[in-house]
Amino acid sequence: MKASAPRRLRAVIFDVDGTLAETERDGHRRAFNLAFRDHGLPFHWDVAEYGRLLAVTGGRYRLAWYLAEQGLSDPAGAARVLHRTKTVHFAAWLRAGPLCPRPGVHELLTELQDRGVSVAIATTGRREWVTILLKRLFDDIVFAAVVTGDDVAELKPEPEAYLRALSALGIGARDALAVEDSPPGLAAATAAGIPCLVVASEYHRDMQFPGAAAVVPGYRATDLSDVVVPDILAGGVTTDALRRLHSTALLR
Ligand code: XBP
Ligand code: MG
Repeated sequence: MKASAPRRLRAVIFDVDGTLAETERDGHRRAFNLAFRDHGLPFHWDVAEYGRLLAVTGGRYRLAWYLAEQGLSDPAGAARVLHRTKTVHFAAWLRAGPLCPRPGVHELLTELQDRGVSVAIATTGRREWVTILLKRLFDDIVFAAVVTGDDVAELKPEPEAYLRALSALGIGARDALAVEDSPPGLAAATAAGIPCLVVASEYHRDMQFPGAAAVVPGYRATDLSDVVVPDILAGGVTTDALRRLHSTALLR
């Protein structure tokens, strides 16, 4: 019986927050706090509190959950108003703030593109700011598909964003690899049937990532020198490493 030909890695689908850039602590969290201030609310999310709230994906839902916890009468309605203000502040931070890609990720995107592997986006974040971030940080990268929180009915950990990315790319789950930073993101990729590399971000560094194809703290070989990683990744997260990770993950 002819063994089926190994599936080629045709696309790598990247998450945004925490994966392409560390945006949560000094970007999103600050924007939420500015929105509370602008609307005269006595709330302030410190670094630890925001880490707790990150378990709720989607900024508007995170607000609604927190406002309900605070006992507000119409948490969903208040969250809609606050989230609009927050998004304006976050977009302004993206345009003028100290934003930079996670070390090594721009080089990886460029190499993937040069080596004929499509790159795409699947994020919970709103399209209004995702567009600004991608243009500011990765204007030289052609993303074959960009799926945002505006394009789905169900946010991560539901798989819809990844399923829509696969459909837009015209490929199957086993032709792709996902790159994520958080447990909800890993869960979404896994539920879509896509093998997932976790490049854990600062808020999620000490968390468990069951089912991940591999978990690393960063993209560069120097980020991996004092941690135990699969031999495949010892030289850093490169196109060759992702191709080998993809083919071994499919054997599971
Ligand atoms: C992380 C999220 C987002 C951001 C806030 O998204 O959960 O909700 O925390 O952005 P990603 P919004 O999938 O990119 O990691 O306020 O626009 O939701
Ligand atoms: Mg993320």
